[in-house]
Amino acid sequence: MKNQRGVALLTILFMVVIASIMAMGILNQQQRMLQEGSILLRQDQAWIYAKSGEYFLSELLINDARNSKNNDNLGEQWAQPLPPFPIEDGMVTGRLMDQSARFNLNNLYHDGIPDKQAFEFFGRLLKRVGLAPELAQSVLDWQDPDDTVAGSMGAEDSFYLGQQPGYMAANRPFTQVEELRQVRGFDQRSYNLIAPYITAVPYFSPINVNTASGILLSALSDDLQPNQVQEWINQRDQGMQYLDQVGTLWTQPAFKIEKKPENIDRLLAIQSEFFQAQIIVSLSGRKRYLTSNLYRQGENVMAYQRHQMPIPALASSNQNALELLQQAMKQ
Ligand SMILES: [Ca+2]
Ligand SMILES: [Ca+2]
Repeated sequence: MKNQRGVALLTILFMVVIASIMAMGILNQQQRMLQEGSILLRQDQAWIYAKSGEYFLSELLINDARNSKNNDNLGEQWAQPLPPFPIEDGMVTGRLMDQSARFNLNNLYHDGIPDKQAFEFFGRLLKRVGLAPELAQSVLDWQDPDDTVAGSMGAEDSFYLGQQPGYMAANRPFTQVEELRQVRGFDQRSYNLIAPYITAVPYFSPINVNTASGILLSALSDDLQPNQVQEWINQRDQGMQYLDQVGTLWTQPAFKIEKKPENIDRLLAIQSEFFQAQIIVSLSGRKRYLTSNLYRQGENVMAYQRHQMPIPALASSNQNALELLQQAMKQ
């Protein structure tokens, strides 16, 4: 009898212990789910804030298209960085970088043919930053669809397959400038030298003379003096004196040369079509990044590429280009 009662009591005790262990398990699981849920919720929230930032910056561009479509310059509202916008437990900040202030690598080959003027311009730009102008050949080969090398510094599949490990030429337009590091003749050092002046956008994209840097514009001709061009850029940005037509550039003292390269004006513009929105969301002590590549056509703005990698400290287009060059050389 006593034994039986003892067994029954033990059984009950055992059941209680099992029940409470199970209950604890369920509770833990619930807590974990709640926790995971709040992380997801926070991520969702950060993403919504980031997209709101992109939307806001796109609105600035649409607004600019409505009010000042014939000219884009650094004095306009879209070019000013957003002051940090407070949100619950954090803030959103962002800016628009003008991609038309840079040389588009994909200008070298577009509409089914290589672009001679763009090719020569890029060669001069490479020279301005201290690199071999012949590197333009391997950059052209990387994106042209054929397998014919463009010169002694050109490179197609046979060159890349001989690397360790081997790979192949893209033979299509650059999707991002970082791709350049895979191209023959470019290592981290040479990439760093040219990176502040280049972009990779999907269409032929002329350089906006109202936002471009001194180094970039001094690549229009070997006869230009980079210091004088930079002086003109400084005056342009300080005095907010912007050009209403491309042709006016050649009447500026810094650009008066005996012979300007043939058909060079088609590489230039006074407006911008490509922008990059860079947005940082700080929420509950965590940072979330969004980079959106925007294409503006008329009064429409389209985000054609987005990524969420940390945003590198990109050189602003109106920073003294010579200073930037010196910094890059030191690296
Ligand atoms: Ca404008
Ligand atoms: Ca090719």
